[in-house]
Amino acid sequence: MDAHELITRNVAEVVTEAEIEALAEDPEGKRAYVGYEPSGVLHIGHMLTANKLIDLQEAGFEVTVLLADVHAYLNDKGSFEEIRRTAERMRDQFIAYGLEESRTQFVLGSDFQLDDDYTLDLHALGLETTIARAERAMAEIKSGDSVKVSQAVYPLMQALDIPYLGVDLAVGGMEQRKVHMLARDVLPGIDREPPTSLHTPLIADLTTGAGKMSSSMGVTISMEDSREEIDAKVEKAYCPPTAEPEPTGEGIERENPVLQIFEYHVFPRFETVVVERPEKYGGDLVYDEYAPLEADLESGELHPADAKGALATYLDRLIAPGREQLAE
Ligand code: IYR
Repeated sequence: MDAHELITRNVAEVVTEAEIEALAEDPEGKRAYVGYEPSGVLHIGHMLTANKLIDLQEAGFEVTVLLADVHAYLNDKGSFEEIRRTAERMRDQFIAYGLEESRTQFVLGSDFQLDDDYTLDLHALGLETTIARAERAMAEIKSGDSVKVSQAVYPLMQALDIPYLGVDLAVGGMEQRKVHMLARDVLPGIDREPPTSLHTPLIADLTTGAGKMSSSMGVTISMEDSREEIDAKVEKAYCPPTAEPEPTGEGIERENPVLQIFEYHVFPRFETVVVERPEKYGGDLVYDEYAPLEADLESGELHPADAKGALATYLDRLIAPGREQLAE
């Protein structure tokens, strides 16, 4: 797979295509980053952007993982001491998950975000940005119902992280896109380059297929899950025999989370995927890419129950090293 394909496979959006093409021409030594509010244990949302970081490392990029302790604090996720402690645990989890240790730099937000220069630049960005714009940028990130002043400061700091970390590419889920757009608009006002960004898709809610999965609601898969828990969660997952299920009727689109997890989590990490079936049901099915699996589910050749069984097996393989690491 060439660099451009590794960078762009399974992404929902790149900003901009021309900038990504320029990066793909010579990715060696370029730096990409994702920031995470520390939550202690990795879940499937973290794993999706981590898959992209693994792709980028394969393409030649260096990677920075920002353990965004100050951001989590600003977003009302607990006491600063608590957040700092959980940040420490995440580092090893990312390595267990498959990030290449020698080419991954972990940075705590508080290591640079409390410096004088950063603070003064933050205030300069504050002068460039309306409250309404900051609030819009946080629509899919903020916790709680009302917007606190701290949550308006948050996206400005996220924008500023990009020049301070010296990265060439900002990576995040689609919920981060408005922060990256804000960064593109306001950073030139303080003589910094508008950043290039890339956004991964959000996966539908596991049990209903409606809405997007996040750790704070519904069922998620985490590195703490036992094999039995994974089996039970996947077994209950919404999986109609089609990639384009019916909407809920209240204007909410449904998607097939089982297929999405195969596409975004399993196929990028395994050369071949085997769906085991007894001989009397046609024997094993072997796939070396996603599309034929989707086609078989739609045609009825692959039964949802068999697809789920295979999904649980592969998810377990992805999670096992992190689970062992947590047990240490
Ligand atoms: N907003 C992210 C956390 C975060 C991301 C980046 I990229 C930063 O520079 C800082 C924080 C989240 O929602 O988890």
